[in-house]
Amino acid sequence: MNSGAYDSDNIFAKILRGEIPAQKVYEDNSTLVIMDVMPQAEGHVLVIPKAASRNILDADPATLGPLIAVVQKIAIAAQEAFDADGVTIMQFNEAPAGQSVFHLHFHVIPRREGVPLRP
Ligand code: DGP
Repeated sequence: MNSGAYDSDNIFAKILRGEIPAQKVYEDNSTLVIMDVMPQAEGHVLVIPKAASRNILDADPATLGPLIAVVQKIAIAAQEAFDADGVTIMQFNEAPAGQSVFHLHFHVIPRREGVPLRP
């Protein structure tokens, strides 16, 4: 199945445009990091490129280098801030794979020993 076109009405595009609020934890020229409104564990954040792409399948490769560098930076900071035992990084592409917001993003989730993710 081919992925659909980018739809600029998605919720992260609205957050990036400042049309709806979000709890921002980091921002630079190319990337925004916000708290997830449905956290699967304490400290669950979303790393979102400002450049428009539906998911990683249609992303400009030039977007991905700076983006993954921020993912790493946030994962290290989250591990320290939440005294975590590890960090889960997740990224979904298209609805059958679990994507529900169609603007590229990475989940960064601090993990504690013996604590499963909330569904
Ligand atoms: P997914 O597309 O399945 O990778 O997950 C999208 C995530 O976005 C999900 O964990 C919930 C979160 N989310 C959905 N709507 C909003 C919103 O309006 N604000 C924030 N901060 N997060 C949202």
